[in-house]
Amino acid sequence: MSVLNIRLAIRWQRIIMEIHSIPTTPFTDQKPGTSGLRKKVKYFREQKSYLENFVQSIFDTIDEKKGATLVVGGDGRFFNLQAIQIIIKMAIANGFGRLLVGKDGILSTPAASAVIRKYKACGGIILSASHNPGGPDGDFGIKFNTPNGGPAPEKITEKIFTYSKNIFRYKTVEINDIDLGTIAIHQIGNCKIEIIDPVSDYAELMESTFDFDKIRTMLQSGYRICFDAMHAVTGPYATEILVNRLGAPAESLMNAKPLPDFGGGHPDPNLAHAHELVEIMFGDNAPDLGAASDGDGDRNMILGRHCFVSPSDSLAVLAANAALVPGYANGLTGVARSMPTSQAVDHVAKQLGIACFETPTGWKFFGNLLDENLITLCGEESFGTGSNHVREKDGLWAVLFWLNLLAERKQSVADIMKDHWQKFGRNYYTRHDYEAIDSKVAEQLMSHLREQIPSLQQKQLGGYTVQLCDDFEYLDPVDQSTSSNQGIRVIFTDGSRIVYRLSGTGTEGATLRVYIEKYEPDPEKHDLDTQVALSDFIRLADDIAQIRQRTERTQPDVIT
Ligand code: VG1
Ligand code: CO
Repeated sequence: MSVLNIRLAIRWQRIIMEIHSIPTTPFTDQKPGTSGLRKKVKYFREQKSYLENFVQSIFDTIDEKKGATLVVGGDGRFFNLQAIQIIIKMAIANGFGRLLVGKDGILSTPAASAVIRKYKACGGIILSASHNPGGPDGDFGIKFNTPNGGPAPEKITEKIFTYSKNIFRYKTVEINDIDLGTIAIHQIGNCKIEIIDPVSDYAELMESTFDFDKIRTMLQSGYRICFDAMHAVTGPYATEILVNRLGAPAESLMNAKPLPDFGGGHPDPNLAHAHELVEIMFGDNAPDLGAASDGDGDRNMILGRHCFVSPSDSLAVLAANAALVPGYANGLTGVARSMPTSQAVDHVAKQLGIACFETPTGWKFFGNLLDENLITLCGEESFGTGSNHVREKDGLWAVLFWLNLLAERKQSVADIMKDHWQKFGRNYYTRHDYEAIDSKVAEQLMSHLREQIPSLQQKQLGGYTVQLCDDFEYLDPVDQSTSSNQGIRVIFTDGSRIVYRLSGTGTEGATLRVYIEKYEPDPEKHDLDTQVALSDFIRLADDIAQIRQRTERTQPDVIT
């Protein structure tokens, strides 16, 4: 080192040792929703200290941060890189000892969870609005994960919210921006900032869970897949795992380059938004397996040739076939699903003789069950499935799980579904979303539903009898905490259900979600179109809640 360099290094040290405490005033609307704080990008960019206030509120909830490890990464959306620089400076000022930051600011949500767990971090900050659109006019989001790698539970998000309402200063240091584009270690003051490969730890975990040899053999013997990364975070993960490690041809991937605006698309892997993939899978000469994942890589959609696998069914199939996968060969301790998810997995659990838990919407509610080993697999109707390998839902993991079981069973996706329904019966299932409706109208609709709870009990409706109507409340069996008002359930005597709830991830008005389910044991009736099979209940759902009348909408915006 030259004398000049030594002098510079010393100066560098002196500058960064100065921790600035910047005065700020609180915002009243930093309450995390179903999965972190989500707002329009503009909201974060144009309001001074909006991001800083929330980050400081997160840091203030972490007691043992001195010298501790913090993971930082995101889904590559617009504003990620600037936000990460702000967070790095604040983390140094707040005394963290080691920062693990994904190269180019990239870390999928499940990869961040894996990294937090592997390196025993005290938590992680994930910058993502997940399936919400990106770009300067799109959405931005930030969420905090705890040392178990999972989304912060309600008692912590409440604490963050409380701090955010009382904040008067945030801490930062004045340093140059860190080069996020190169894998390197930067020592600044007492903090080591490591720019890490966002893929390798995760890829290793996948390799230790699934039978890569068997999947590779299948992919090399002409089995064709098509994976749509939707220009979101899973591109580099899919390239490394599906192409480099498993030998799928590079053409098997679509939209594999992460873009800050997701190429103008809506990175939500469902029939409406992943239509490019859907057309391929329902077209001539379709591949054997199609899959897509969302903005931050925790969701998945599975398609066979001319066949769509509903996410609730996917969870049930994974549970029923888990013993075929090396990582789950010893069986499952139990399973869990969010309340609105169909009861398909319940039938599997019953047959396996294992427990099945029903939790509120949002992955944070699975954390305790996974930590206590009460469950091994869990999932949500919203294209999310996962297991105890991390504490988040995991898109590519689900695709690999399917590939592993397809390699073992050597049947088409459609035949696997047919067999499954034959054995367990079919839960016809749909979700109707009414997006960006007036918040007041949405609240009134929900209050009207709540008022009807007593009068709906045992009521006859269009030839069906209501067995139970309530506003779902969850008692966590591990920490005994309760979460109320988690959705209105109308359950009929034949097991059919209509569920209503308002989304906690939207950034515009309110989104009403209506979930409809009906059980059909008779294999002769397993080939109906879902909307036709559920038409009675779709009508009833509208009658009970007066959806059309109140929202002035004639049909849902998205049907899945
Ligand atoms: C939605 C889904 C929920 C999921 C959440 C986060 O929440 O319904 O099942 O856990 O998104 O997923 P809501 O409150 O809008 O219904 V993600 O991939 O956006 O992190
Ligand atoms: Co997501």
